Amino acid sequence: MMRVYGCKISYYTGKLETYLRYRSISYENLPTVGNEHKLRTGIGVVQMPVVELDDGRWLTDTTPILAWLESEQSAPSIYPENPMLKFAANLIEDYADEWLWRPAMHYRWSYRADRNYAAQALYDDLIANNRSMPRLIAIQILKSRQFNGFVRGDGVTTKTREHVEQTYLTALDLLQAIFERRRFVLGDTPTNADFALMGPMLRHFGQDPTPAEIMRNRAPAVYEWVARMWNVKPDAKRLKPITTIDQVLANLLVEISKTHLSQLRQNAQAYSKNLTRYDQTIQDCLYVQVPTSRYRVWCLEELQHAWAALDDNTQAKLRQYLSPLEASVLWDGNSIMPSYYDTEKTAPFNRAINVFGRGVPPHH
Ligand SMILES: N[C@@H](CCC(=O)N[C@@H](CS)C(=O)NCC(=O)O)C(=O)O
Repeated sequence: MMRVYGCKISYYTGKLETYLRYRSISYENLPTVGNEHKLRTGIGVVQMPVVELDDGRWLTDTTPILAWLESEQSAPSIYPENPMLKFAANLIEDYADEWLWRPAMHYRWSYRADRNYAAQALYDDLIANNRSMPRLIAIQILKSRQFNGFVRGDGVTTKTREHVEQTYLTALDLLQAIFERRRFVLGDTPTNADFALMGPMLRHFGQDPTPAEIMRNRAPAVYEWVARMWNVKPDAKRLKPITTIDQVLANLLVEISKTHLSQLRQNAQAYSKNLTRYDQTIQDCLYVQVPTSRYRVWCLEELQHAWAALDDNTQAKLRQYLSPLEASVLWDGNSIMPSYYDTEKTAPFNRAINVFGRGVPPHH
């Protein structure tokens, strides 16, 4: 029995829970609030999720958590065997983790119905039994912390709002086209690309009233896939992955290059210049003074290492499917200062850091 500290509407906790259900690993949900001291001592950060094992070990960050749990399995892996598809799956995982986060927070905290629902859910889950604070005040604090930190503090303004929403709509359209052809992103069995996409798609876009309504109307195959993922178990009869990158997958990889890989490069350049905030331009949309993330420099390093491990032939094939201008950061990232994060390579058991500041992006 593992203990999962998080909450029931959390992005990354949803990703982890989907995986734990798939592997029939039993777990207990516990709140982060009230357990902050334990979490900081155990793993170094308060974030969702943090996992505590029965033997006293602590883990965090869903990408290395899933990788470690898979390494303990004898069953067929969630990582594709084909090196080209394996890299594509890792890239989709990082896009789901680190790019779709901004629209997910925007829809949740910018729209009234969504923020009322989310603040009430966070209050019930985290605060009601752990803090003696009047309900209305706690709810007001939650709304302004999340909106000022993760929406306004992450560059979402009247000028960028349309692009933020377009990024969600584009993800829906690209995934709809994939799920009209097959059950999962890379074939008829789920991979880490599917588990990661459940982060934004399950507890945010599929559940918050405004983006859920959009998903049902615009991308019903994505809505169906969310439920399918929640219910999927390993099935030895269904193990046929796709063997090459087809047009619908290539379209997704181009979008990822132009959004997430561009973001990773600009973030790493800002980090190299010691900036805590920087202006980010994605698809001609200017995001003014977004927070720099050391954690995301490490995400880029992980992708660069995975790229470097591919043979020449696979790299050449993959390049055809990525947008070269932005994707070149994968093979040409020399001017970037190292993150020096997890240098001992013990993630998910390492001393962790938050994605931003001490949890929320620092004040302007
Ligand atoms: N990279 C981590 C990220 C975990 C994370 O950033 N969780 C967010 C929200 S679900 C969080 O706890 N943020 C800190 C806060 O809100 O104080 C993962 O993959 O699990």
